[in-house]
Amino acid sequence: VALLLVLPLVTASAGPHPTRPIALTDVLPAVAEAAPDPGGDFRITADTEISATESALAVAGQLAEALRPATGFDLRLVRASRGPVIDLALEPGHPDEGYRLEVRQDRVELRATYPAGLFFGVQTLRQLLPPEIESDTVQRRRWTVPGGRIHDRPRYAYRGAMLDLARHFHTAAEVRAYIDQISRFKINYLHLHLSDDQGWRIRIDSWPRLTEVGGAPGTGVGGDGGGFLTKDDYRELVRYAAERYITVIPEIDMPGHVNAAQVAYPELACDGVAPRPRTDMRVGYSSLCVREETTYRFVEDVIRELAEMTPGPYLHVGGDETFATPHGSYLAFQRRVLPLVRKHGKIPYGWHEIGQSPAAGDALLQFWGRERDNPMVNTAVAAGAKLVMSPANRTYLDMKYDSLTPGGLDWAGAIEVRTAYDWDPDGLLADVPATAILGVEAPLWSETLRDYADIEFLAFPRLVAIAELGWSPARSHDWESFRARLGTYGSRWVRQDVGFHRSPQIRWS
Ligand code: TNX
Repeated sequence: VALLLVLPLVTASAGPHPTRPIALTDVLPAVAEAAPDPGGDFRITADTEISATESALAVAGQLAEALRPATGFDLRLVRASRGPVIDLALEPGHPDEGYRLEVRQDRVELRATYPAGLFFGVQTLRQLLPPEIESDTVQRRRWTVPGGRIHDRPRYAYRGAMLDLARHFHTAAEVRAYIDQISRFKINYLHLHLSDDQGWRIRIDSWPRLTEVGGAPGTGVGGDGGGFLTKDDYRELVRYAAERYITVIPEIDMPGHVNAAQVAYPELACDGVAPRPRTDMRVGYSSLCVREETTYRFVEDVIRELAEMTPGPYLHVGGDETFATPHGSYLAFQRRVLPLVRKHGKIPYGWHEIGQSPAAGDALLQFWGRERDNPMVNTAVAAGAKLVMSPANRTYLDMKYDSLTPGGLDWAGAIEVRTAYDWDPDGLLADVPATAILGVEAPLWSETLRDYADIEFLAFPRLVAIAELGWSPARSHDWESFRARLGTYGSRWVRQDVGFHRSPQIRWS
């Protein structure tokens, strides 16, 4: 009798913490609908199989791979199974990117109309397993998935993250690590800021000095680092992201933020004189020469080469903080450049200032302001433009959490987790209808980001707040719920060695 009593106690205390069972709703970002079934828990064992139809095979393989390190199980991929199974298949009738996940005692069923939905469903399933699943070494414990049914779908079609490779270059391997992390939270666009006053970070064959000079060592802020992506690096990133259902958007910032290009090619400046290289953090002092034809040859070559290696629909042409470009010149520039983007098969995308141009048409505008009313945005939206919401005082991941945060900037104010979470993308701009909002994006500018640890510290957990605003239904928006789910997610990051900010607003477990 004594032995029988002792055994369950031993099992219950296995692992570093006494574990509370995971609920079907313990997911980041919050799922749209969940109906728990306490009798339907499913247990993954070495005998579990993963079955998938041809079109679901790739995601099924990703699931098997995700489960392998911590469970030690080499789960078999099969076409059909009679035993305990996690079954993945496509079927019509689900919203784009949406999925249904049903967990019963004898099987788990994941269904979506497109593979992207299956992939997002897999991200949910991973979070329904105990946090030890994140370990890269075998953990001895029970792998139980809580029973019930989830119907999930995104609120917005666009859920983005931006990484600035210009102020401090980050290697392709670091970008891949970031892709791994953001894909957990159903982010589906990665915007790469590839050029700025300090450096030029993407190879352009027809203008080779851009990276030879602008990507040289010492071109980071403060004379740090430097470097650039080769075309192969870039193509490989596009592929790596696509495997995680993330679309890469390249940005070349113009007509401002071009000092590095002019150091490499002085003919891009109106006086034809190369400016001195700049590695300080000031903005708004450089401009392409709007009246020179050379400028448009340059711009079209860059757009063409970028478009050629970018399968996604958008090409971002910057357009922000052009204090060195007179207003009339700015409009003249955009009248030439925005059509060039369309000519090369892409939808023009820019910071919201491009909304001043009648040529913006149905372009995508990234709103980074803090105001509730912006006349240039209103006009552009009335003419058919769509908006991605990146208000600096909510979504800028490079802002400090509080005055004590090491690194980060503070011009848009300190942003603690609740500030990043507690706003509504549809309701921010007074005169913009909800139908014009395509989604949200969390930009991470890199003036103060010297290494990958700096990226993790500023991005997490705030990126998750923006991911939830982008994915979860407005009616589920609830700080207490978000805060509780984030608190339990912390132990997953610990196991993944992600150096996140232990915000005092969250009870981390
Ligand atoms: C503003 S907002 C910028 C960037 C800086 C950032 C720093 C916007 C479109 N441009 O040039 O890196 O602030 O937070």
